[in-house]
Amino acid sequence: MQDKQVEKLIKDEAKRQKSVINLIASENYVSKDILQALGSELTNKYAEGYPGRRYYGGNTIIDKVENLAISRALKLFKLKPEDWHVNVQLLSGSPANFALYSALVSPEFDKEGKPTKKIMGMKLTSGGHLTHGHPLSITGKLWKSIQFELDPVTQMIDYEKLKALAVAEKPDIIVAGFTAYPRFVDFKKFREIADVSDSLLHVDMSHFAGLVAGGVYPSPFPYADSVMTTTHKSLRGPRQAILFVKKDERGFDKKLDKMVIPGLFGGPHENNIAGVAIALKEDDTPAFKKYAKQVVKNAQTLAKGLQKLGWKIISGGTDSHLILMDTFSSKGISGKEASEKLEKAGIIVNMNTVPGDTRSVMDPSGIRLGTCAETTRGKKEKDMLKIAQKIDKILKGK
Ligand code: DSN
Repeated sequence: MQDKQVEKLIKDEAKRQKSVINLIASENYVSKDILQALGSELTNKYAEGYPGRRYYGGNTIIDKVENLAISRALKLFKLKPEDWHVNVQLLSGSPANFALYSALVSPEFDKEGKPTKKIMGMKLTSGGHLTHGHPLSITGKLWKSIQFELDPVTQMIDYEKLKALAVAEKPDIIVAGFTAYPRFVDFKKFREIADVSDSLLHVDMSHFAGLVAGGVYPSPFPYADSVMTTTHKSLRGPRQAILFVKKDERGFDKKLDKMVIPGLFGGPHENNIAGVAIALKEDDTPAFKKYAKQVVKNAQTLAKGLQKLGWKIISGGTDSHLILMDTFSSKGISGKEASEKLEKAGIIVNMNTVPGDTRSVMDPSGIRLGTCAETTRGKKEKDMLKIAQKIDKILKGK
C-alpha cells in the first residue's frame, strides 16, 4: 500500500483482532474471498437502479453480480421467487428498517403534526433495537411507537400480554426481532397476534439469520410479511443488509424498490453486494450448518459455565448465539466497569441494559456476550468453559 499511515492502521487492527477473545454478539470474521470482493474494482461503478433498469451505462456485469446475490438469498432461505421479493441494496440494518417502514406504512400526521401510524416493537432495554421504535430513533419520531417489555419473572416474551397490547393499540406494523434477547421467538404466535390486531408483521432477523440458515433457529419466513437481515453478524458476510417482502397483490415489492431508489438511497455498493453473494453461498453448505450448531452449543456452554460460577444469566440461559449477563445484580459490577475490565485483559464484549434496567444506557447493569466470532475461529465447548473461568477471574479481580 502506498499510504503507509493507513496501511499501518489496517495492520494494527488486524493484529488487535487476532490477539483478543471476541465475544461481541454482532461481530464475525469474513473469508478471504469476501475481503477480496470488498477491495475489488466493483467499488468503482455507479449502478443506481436495479438489474436491467439502471440510470448509468456499463452495468451488464454489475447486473449479474446483483442478480447472483438475490438468487442466492432466495436459495439459502428456501424461498420461491414467485412468493418473495429481495432487495440487496440496503447499506446496513438501521436504514433498512427505516426504508421498510417508509415503504409499507408511510408516515402520516394529525393536525398537530403528531404521527398517526403505529410501529410496535420490543423495548431497547428488553433486547429490542433503536429502530424498533425507540424515542431517540427516527422510527420513534415519524411513527407513534408502542413498545413491549419482557415478563419480569421469566425475562421472556409474554405472548398473552403482547396480544392484549396489540389488540388495544392496533399497530400498523409489529416488529419481531432483537439485538439482545437470547431465546427463540415464536413467529407463529406473532403472526396470530398480527392477524388479530390487523397489523403487518416485520421480522428483524439480523442477529440470528445465520442460525436460521443453519437450521438451528426457527425460520420467520412462513409467518412474516417482510424480513430484514444484516449480513455481517451470524451470516458471516460483509457489512450490508437485505430486505425480503412478500410478493402479492399488495405490491410491497414495487413499494420497497421505489423507496430504496429513488426514495432514500443513491448508488448501491456493488463490491459489498458481491461479498454478500459469496457469504450466502458459503452459508449454504454442510460446513456452515455444523458451524451454526456449534455457535449455539458454545453459547449454551458459556452460559452454563458462568452460571456455575455464580453469574446471573438473563432468562436463565440461551437458545441462540447470545448471552445477557446481569453483572450488577450478580456482583455489584456495572456493565461499563465489567466491559472495561475485560477489555484490559483481552476479552471484548459490550455493555448492555438488562430487562427492567434502572441504570443508564451509558452505564447499564449488564454485558452481552456472543459466540459467532470465536466459533468461526474454531472454538469449542472446552474453550468456552475456559473463557467462563477467565471472565469470572477478571471480574472478581483474582
Ligand atoms: N449494533 C448491532 C448490535 O450490536 O446488535 C445492532 O444494530
